[in-house]
Amino acid sequence: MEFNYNDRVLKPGYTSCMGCGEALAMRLVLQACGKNVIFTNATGCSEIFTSRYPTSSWNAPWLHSLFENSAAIASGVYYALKHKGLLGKVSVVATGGDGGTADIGLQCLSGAAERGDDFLYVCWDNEAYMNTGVQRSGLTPFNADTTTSPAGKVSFGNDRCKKDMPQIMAAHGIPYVGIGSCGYYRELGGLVKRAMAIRGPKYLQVHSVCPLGWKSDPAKTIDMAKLAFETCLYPLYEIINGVTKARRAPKDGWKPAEEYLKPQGRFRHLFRAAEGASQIIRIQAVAAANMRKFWPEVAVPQFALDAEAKVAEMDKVTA
Ligand SMILES: Cc1ncc(C[n+]2csc(CCOP(=O)(O)OP(=O)(O)O)c2C)c(N)n1
Ligand code: SF4
Ligand SMILES: [Mg+2]
Repeated sequence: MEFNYNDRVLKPGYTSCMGCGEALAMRLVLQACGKNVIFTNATGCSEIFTSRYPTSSWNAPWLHSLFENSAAIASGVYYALKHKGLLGKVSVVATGGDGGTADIGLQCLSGAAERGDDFLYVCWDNEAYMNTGVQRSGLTPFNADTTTSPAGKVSFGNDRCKKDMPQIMAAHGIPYVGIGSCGYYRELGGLVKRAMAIRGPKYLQVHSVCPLGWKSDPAKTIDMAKLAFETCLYPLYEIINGVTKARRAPKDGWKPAEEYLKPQGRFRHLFRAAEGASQIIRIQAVAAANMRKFWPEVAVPQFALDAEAKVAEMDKVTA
């Protein structure tokens, strides 16, 4: 039987890097959005690798916005559909990278959420500005080495914790917030379908491994994404009408943060310098807090409790 490529929202031929988690996530998320959807797409890898002039992989109405205004364009399309009486017949899905979403595009997105504009916003979270050469974003994790937060003699890399975008979006009181991962690609369709069934503003953030920026093995993209969840450094959950439901915890228990950090070049410096060990403990303590917050019924493992105790000791204010 021949597969009809015209059924795909994203046709083959896009030019992402080998092992790109963003491309995998995009293909599945866009497909799950269903028919009669108008997409808006902020500048970033997702736009660049799908629309190399003079070709395009998009097999659906697609508007390329600026870096900062994918949500504003989606709002405009939503109001145009409303004016033409097409709401309910045509849907709107806005997309953008973590930089375009959590940094420069946050105001447009926040405004749309506040107004109650009816569209799904999807953030491809590869944790830096990858398209322009791996600069730090508000969603870059603590201690990651990027070109604008370089690890070296005076720094362990990014000295800020990842901005909690899902909770920021939830604070707008919107009816749907979801966090997915390219590692659990079979679950992405379900997240999208649950979101699309709800009217109003929806936010979905998808953890998208970037082998280029993370300096990880392109053949291990799925493993890396799974480890992010299994170490609880990237909690996966949904908030539907204010009710938080976490993905089931790993059946063999949470894994130590090191298992996720070690295979990635962006954290390599933590394993080289002796002082790096104390930084890994801090990262482990972040994971411990996530475990307690989203899986209160699951016992926090001893290695995570130990890390929390050591951080408390390190940060003790001495008179
Ligand atoms: C106002 C403005 N500033 C900077 C840029 C350059 N620029 C284009 S894409 C990009 C980074 C995109 O990062 P992200 O949104 O995380 O997407 P990714 O490429 O990582 O998927 C930057 C800085 C721009 N296009 N417009
Ligand atoms: S730089 Fe990263 S996100 Fe961009 S196409 Fe390559 S692997 Fe994908
Ligand atoms: Mg990015």
